[in-house]
Amino acid sequence: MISRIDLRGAAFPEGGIDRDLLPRAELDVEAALEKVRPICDDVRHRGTAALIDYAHRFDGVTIERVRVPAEALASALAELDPAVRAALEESIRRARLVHRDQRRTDHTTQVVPGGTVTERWVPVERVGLYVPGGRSVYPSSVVMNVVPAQEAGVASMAVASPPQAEFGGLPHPTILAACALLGVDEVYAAGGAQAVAMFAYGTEDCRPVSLVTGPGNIWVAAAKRLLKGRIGIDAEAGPTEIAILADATADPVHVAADLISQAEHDPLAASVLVTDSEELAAAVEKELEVQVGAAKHVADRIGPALAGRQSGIVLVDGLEQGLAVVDAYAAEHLEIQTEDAAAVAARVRNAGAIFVGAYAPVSLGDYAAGSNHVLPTGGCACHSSGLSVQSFLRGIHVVDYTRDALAEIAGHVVTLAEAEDLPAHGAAVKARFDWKVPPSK
Ligand code: HSO
Ligand code: ZN
Repeated sequence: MISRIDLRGAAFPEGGIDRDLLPRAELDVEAALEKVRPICDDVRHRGTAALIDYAHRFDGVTIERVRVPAEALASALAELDPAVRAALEESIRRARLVHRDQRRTDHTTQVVPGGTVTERWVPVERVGLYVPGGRSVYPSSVVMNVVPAQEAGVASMAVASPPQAEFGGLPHPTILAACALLGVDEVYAAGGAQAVAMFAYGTEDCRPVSLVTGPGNIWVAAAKRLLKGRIGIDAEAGPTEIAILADATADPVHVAADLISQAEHDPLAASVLVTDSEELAAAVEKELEVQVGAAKHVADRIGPALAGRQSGIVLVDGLEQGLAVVDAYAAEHLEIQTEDAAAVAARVRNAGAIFVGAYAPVSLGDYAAGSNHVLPTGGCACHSSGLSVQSFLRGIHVVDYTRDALAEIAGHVVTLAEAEDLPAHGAAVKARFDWKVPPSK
């Protein structure tokens, strides 16, 4: 069911191991770009009418309006299962605790007497949050997008999620209920590339936004890539990934359950176990058979995800090699199930989020650890972070110099301007000192 990759005895070069040796799903976002371009152009020119046409074509539903009426949000919340409401409320409470602590404070550096640079953190004014609604419906993703935006102080936010035929062309009611619970009243029944275009260009109903965040399918990823620049985006989200670094002390029942948990998302989801224990590998293989036999979503997701070439059990010689493998892989989620897990976790350089020890499964982080579950996939964890308050802030440098402070550095500025053959830059300084600039020390 799951393949093995045996790296025991392989050379592990200084600079890290070759990523191509490791399993990974390939998502050809480039190829999707040409398909989404005309859709985005159409939304740009025809606005809501185009969104209504695409709802018909891609979501198989006839809708008359894209903006979700306030009454629909209120009734979704009123009808929400009380147990789901309680769980979402606790998830929101924990996420708020963590994200509130992420807020940065403005900082002023006195460079010289009379010369300061302040970094002022300012929230993006308006953001668009995308919540998928195809194969699965994730109210938890509403929480993970909205909470950091709110904690950052974003003044205006809109949520888009695909219209569902089953619910009269509205997004799924639990998505609407989660929005209502969080106080978000601007929600659109729009999915895929067309939703991203709506946010980027604006329509009769929806004012354009400056930043679009949230996971989505390949069409959403392609539209984000296409429209990046006009809008800011978070890291592109591909199929979900779990890597587990485990030794002989790990419980194969936990390891198998966690591998299956993320395989449940998508046939392209990646579940990777990295271990130096042949015994653990064999026990996990056995346990996978047992647990998959009892699981839901096997034929369409778990089965193909575990059997796909993006998943596998990677055998290594020891912990050092295991760390090299997980760093090269740069998983969206990385669990450490080894002896002294916290110390091992502290050595990891690349991961979207790290889950330490036997009692921090990825599912906890998906719903209610307080951490964010919108995380970089596809190896992007080596250069990007997951969603946080920081994703919704910009640092503005405020430069404040007195005449004396400028005089002190003017000579160096003029010298550098001349070295770059940009004399007008130097002149802008000289003009302030009757065109005579004292040499800087
Ligand atoms: N594991 C997914 C998030 C999620 N899981 C939502 C359940 N619901 C990507 O981090
Ligand atoms: Zn998940």
